[in-house]
Amino acid sequence: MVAVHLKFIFEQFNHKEEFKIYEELASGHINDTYLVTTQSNVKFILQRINDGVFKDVPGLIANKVNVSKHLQKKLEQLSETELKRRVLTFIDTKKGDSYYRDHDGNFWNMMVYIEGITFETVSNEGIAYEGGKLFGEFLNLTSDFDARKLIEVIPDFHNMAFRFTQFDAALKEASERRIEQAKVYIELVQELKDEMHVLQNLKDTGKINLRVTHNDTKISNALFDSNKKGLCVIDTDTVMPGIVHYDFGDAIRTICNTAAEDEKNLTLVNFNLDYYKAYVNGFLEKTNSSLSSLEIKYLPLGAKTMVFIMALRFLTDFLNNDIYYKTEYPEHNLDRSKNQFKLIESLSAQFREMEDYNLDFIGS
Ligand code: GN1
Ligand code: MG
Repeated sequence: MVAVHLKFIFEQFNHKEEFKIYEELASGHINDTYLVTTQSNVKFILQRINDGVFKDVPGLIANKVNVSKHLQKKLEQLSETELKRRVLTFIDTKKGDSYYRDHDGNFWNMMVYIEGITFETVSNEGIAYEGGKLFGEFLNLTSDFDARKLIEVIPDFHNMAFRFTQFDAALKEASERRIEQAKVYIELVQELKDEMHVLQNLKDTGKINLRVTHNDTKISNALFDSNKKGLCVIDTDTVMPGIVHYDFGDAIRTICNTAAEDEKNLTLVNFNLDYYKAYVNGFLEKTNSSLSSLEIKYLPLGAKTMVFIMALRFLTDFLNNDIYYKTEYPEHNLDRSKNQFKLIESLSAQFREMEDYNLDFIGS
């Protein structure tokens, strides 16, 4: 990205600041995100939304702007400054639109930057507990949001049958070399297939309620303050109707992994049961009263299913020659997938304890 271009984009939005410098924040796999600092040291986030992945960008932006407005209303008792730390605030363009489309057709949106800390991995139970409270509270605060106002930004995003269809299609087209490299994992996918459809079936048969879910609750999407207290849920690009297990599971996937999701040394990748328990404590402290026994009972399977769906999606993208996720080297997606399969193995060895722990919350 050329600074001149970014400065120009920045100037299309409605603020009274002057551009000074920018840096790229590279942790996301899909969009391009930049931190802009102004002459008076005010900071903003400028984001180019990937319209290859997101087919209806204006719809996506409307989703997140509306969700933020809803959250702001729910928290209106807070001071203006505090509210800007607790909820993402989007800035309109000078023309009054919520996004700017540049001459190459790219979509840009802008937010107030929130000073805070994020974690790629967790190193103590306190963070897991705080993360649980934060994501639990997000579900609570959006529980009365009218889901009909939301578009499905990526249809079938967490639909297991759809992810298998994509995987099968990738397998048909993949190079022999990549199939050979991924052989063990392709077999594992088949072994886990039935179990990994259980939640989908419960959802499809209406046994588990649809609610507004975030759908990308990895721990790096939780912002903490300097005292390591949960502050704000960020990256609301994929807010859509879903089941509680998606958000619970994706958080566990990252919080309980003792290593980053692309760590190559698999001996470092293990499932931390203590962090699981801490997360459950925080999450259920906020959501317990609104969840059914069935929903609580299936949370551990939600965790396993979300790790699996990421293992499957990374593997599919590897077989597709890396067309979806940003990668840094040719085996990056395969390494991510191996990592997630190792996590499933470690999680499965402790699955009974996860279930027992959750049972204590049913009916409490
Ligand atoms: C992608 O781009 P990012 O990091 O926000 C992906 C999520 C995955 C995540 C894995 C739209 O999110 O589903 O869980 O990578 N988002 C999309 O790190 O596919
Ligand atoms: Mg995301």
